Amino acid sequence: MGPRGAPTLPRGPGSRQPLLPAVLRLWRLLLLPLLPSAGAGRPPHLVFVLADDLGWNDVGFHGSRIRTPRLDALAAGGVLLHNYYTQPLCTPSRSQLLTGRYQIRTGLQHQIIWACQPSCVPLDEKLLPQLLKEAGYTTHMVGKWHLGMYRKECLPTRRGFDTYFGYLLGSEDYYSHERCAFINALNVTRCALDFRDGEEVATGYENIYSTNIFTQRATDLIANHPPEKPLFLYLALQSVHDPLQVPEEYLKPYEFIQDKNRHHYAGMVSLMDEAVGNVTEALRSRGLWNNTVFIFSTDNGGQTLAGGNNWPLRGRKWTLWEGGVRGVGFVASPLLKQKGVKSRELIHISDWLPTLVKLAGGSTNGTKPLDGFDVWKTISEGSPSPRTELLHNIDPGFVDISPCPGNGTAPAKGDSSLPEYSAFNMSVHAAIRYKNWKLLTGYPGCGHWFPPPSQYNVSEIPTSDPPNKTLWLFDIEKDPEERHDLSREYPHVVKHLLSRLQFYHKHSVPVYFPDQDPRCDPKGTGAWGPWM
Ligand SMILES: *[C@@H]1O[C@H](CO)[C@@H](O)[C@H](O)[C@H]1NC(C)=O
Ligand SMILES: *[C@@H]1O[C@H](CO)[C@@H](O)[C@H](O)[C@H]1NC(C)=O
Ligand SMILES: *[C@@H]1O[C@H](CO)[C@@H](O)[C@H](O)[C@H]1NC(C)=O
Ligand SMILES: *[C@@H]1O[C@H](CO)[C@@H](O)[C@H](O)[C@H]1NC(C)=O
Ligand SMILES: *[C@@H]1O[C@H](CO)[C@@H](O)[C@H](O)[C@H]1NC(C)=O
Ligand SMILES: *[C@@H]1O[C@H](CO)[C@@H](O)[C@H](O)[C@H]1NC(C)=O
Ligand SMILES: *[C@@H]1O[C@H](CO)[C@@H](O)[C@H](O)[C@H]1NC(C)=O
Ligand SMILES: CC(=O)N[C@H]1CO[C@H](CO)[C@@H](O)[C@@H]1O
Repeated sequence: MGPRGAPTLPRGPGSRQPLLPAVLRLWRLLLLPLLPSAGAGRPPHLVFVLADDLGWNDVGFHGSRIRTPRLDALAAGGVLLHNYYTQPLCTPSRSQLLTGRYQIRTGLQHQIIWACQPSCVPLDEKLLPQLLKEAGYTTHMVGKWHLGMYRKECLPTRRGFDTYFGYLLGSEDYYSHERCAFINALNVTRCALDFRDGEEVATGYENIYSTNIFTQRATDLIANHPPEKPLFLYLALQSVHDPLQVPEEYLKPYEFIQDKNRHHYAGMVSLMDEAVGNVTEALRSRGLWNNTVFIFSTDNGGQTLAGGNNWPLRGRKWTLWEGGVRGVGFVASPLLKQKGVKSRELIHISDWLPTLVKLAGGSTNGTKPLDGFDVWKTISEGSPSPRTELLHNIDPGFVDISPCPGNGTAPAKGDSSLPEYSAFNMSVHAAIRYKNWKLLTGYPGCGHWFPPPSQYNVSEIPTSDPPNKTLWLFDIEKDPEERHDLSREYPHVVKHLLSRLQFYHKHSVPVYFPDQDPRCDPKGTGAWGPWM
């Protein structure tokens, strides 16, 4: 049960080695401190904080007018991930974080897992917490799960977490912790509690803001953690998803923001910044920080309809434009070899599983073939990323469910004036990245640029793309705002990327998006939870 045995190099006061050759002593002196876990000698504590719907332009360190002093300081002392990608939505991002695999492998290509869908991350997927547990870690999860819960086998406590405390779904009220959902088979909207401690319904937390509750639980877990045992803490905050709720006092510093949504959102970001400060402070006071790798990430881009902003990036949450997928993220740790740097290497949310398992001294044996890469040397030492390609997604049934001014929900029609490049159906919603190149097909989602409210007098800068356009190629390094389509200038790149999309498409499992099951109805129990 204890930490895995460290390599038994002779050391300690009792072990004098008069015969140790000088050269070997020199080797130990010079090289040992360079080894990954040297100094600490134990697997590092791993703390992963996932923010919900935090946009590119919503943190101080990206130049936002929203102030995030604690996040800024952590990022400044660590490695800022400048070319870091998530998925454009909640369930998909979380599934890739915990499986290390693309959605095309798990059937989760389409939307999210809605409250009444009998679906969860396939039970034959081995998740990150299971792998870390096998490596000797204590594994805790606090916050939003959203990876399915229709039966008990899907719950976090059955999938590798020793303890769990939080929301099984998303979009709860921050104070009542209720989630309302329309059950179409019953033609009713049901509001019920969505809060669990372990597998039991958690009551008695009404009228306390969720982020304060989650932060308190996280800091309690840290305060009670035996330092000699490696810790994995996954803190998936509700902040800063809508509804736009925050205590009054957090609104005061932002009176200058006239847009009501943005004003509330800014306060919510500040509260989240404070929460992260409390967690890192708890790690320091418990003496864990020296041997902790701390990761902060968003789950997807900001939702401009609910206060978030990704300016100057194009699009927003739910889209395959950079505003949907380019993520806020950084790593802070005394164990980093380079600190205070901005990494421009390509990193994806599916990379955390192999990276963290390797840091833990564990093994990915038992997982299905991974799409993620171990990127620790890229982050810690600045070496080139092993990742050169990134499949953003392929979803043949995509629909944009949020209003997009001017244009939006119409399924894309193929432009017949384009040459036939490959077998890949260019009407399908898909995107792929190869080095600096990004190719999008079909309707990628709302393609406007959304300037930060109150700083501009327009709410969006509309795209001039014709509604029937279904192919784009961008040089993301030179054109991160996706303004200059190069698909006609670089047909050989287009051809290559379409053939890669076709390759992935051929190796996809079918989309799994089952109908609602009316047995989900929480009327009897008063709480959302497993019904099968
Ligand atoms: C659903 O309920 C509403 C009122 O609650 C009613 O107007 C409507 O006809 C119902 N729809 C169906 C399909 O039963
Ligand atoms: C952070 O800790 C302080 C001091 O314990 C507490 O007052 C505050 O509510 C905490 N903030 C959050 C967001 O949990
Ligand atoms: C953490 O590391 C610093 C600098 O290496 C050292 O001064 C301090 O004593 C360490 N703290 C603990 C609790 O190990
Ligand atoms: C992987 O797991 C299999 C079966 O569980 C085992 O036989 C094998 O030795 C393991 N390999 C490694 C490298 O741990
Ligand atoms: C191409 O994809 C679109 C959108 O998914 C679909 O409607 C259409 O039937 C597909 N065409 C072919 C030839 O498969
Ligand atoms: C798409 O639109 C362009 C210009 O608006 C037009 O020339 C072209 O014929 C259209 N293609 C299809 C398939 O409708
Ligand atoms: C928005 O501001 C710009 C620059 O200040 C100005 O030129 C433009 O006329 C304004 N537009 C509207 C609709 O007020
Ligand atoms: C779904 C949608 O809003 N489609 C619109 C896209 O833009 C064209 C031209 O402005 C409209 O005619 C469509 O209705």
